[in-house]
Amino acid sequence: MARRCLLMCCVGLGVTGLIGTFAAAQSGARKGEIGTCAAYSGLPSDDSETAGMVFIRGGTFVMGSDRHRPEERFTHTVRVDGFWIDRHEVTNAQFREFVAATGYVTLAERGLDPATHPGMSKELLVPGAVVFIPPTNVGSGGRITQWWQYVPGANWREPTGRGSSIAGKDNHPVVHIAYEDAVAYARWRGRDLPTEAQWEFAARGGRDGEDDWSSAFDAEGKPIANTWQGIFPVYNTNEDGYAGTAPVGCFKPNSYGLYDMIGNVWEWTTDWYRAGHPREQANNPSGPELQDLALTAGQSPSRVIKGGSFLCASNYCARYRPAARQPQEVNLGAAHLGFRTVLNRSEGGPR
Ligand SMILES: [Ca+2]
Ligand SMILES: [Ca+2]
Repeated sequence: MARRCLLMCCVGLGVTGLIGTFAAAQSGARKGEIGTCAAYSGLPSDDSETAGMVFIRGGTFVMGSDRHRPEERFTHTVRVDGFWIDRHEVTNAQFREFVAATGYVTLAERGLDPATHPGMSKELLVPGAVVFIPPTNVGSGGRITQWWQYVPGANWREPTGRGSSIAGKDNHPVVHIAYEDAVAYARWRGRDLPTEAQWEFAARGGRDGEDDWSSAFDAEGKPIANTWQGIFPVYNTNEDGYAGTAPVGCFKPNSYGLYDMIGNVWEWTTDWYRAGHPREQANNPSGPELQDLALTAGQSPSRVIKGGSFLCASNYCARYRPAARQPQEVNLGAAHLGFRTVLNRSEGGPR
């Protein structure tokens, strides 16, 4: 399978890409629209205020998980009002539209301000981003830990460093986006980023109680999302067809019609990260206040990211579940992190 994928990936259309294209043909999606995988342009086909979005009816669900990792506890009942959410992760083509219209420069291109980051080493103040580089050396005790490297010059347009490019990747999710970059894009569209509760509710697709890997693998264990199959970080069988990001919409959507909520790239939410959830039921929760986080001196606060990525494997990460969560420093984008937007309004108009 690995050899077959290697060949197919070289021509830019993996096994799942073929499946996605076939599925799109079956579902009636036209060439160039979301759901056609490699044929998708990366841009929704209309210009309306809710272009590329799905309305999620409000409802009540059990948020979190008591079965997996401590930071997902406690399960608690949450009510969310209806909202619109992007059907897919924001693509390079969409982000390019934003930059062309506004001249916006991302944090990875600007670099951190030494005045506001006095403790930061000089190397990390140079504009750049964190890139996954498969390790070639095994460290002491057989441990392999160094697979992230800060690469000067890496940013959304040059995702693996100077001279790299996103040519031919208009329909891939944009990466190396710091939290403030994602917010700037959302505001430009007149939208917001999702709260963790909105994101998790949408990711469950109405399957309240889903607390397993069924959004990442089917009943036979075949991948149905872009994750990492094999042994992370040294051996990726590419059974799903993609070693890195995939074009959005190559995998079957969830029952709300949302693509890649699980896998492909992690996604920003607006909640500040604190391990664990309160036990109390909540209406439209938005996470803890910043002053309630237990930060040490010089530590950057983190927001919650959700869904896992193409780097999540069963031996590492494995957070390809709706309840799974991870902290991400707000001023650091990465090669496996993107976002999608929400519009907080009722189905028919403002509320
Ligand atoms: Ca993959
Ligand atoms: Ca995702």
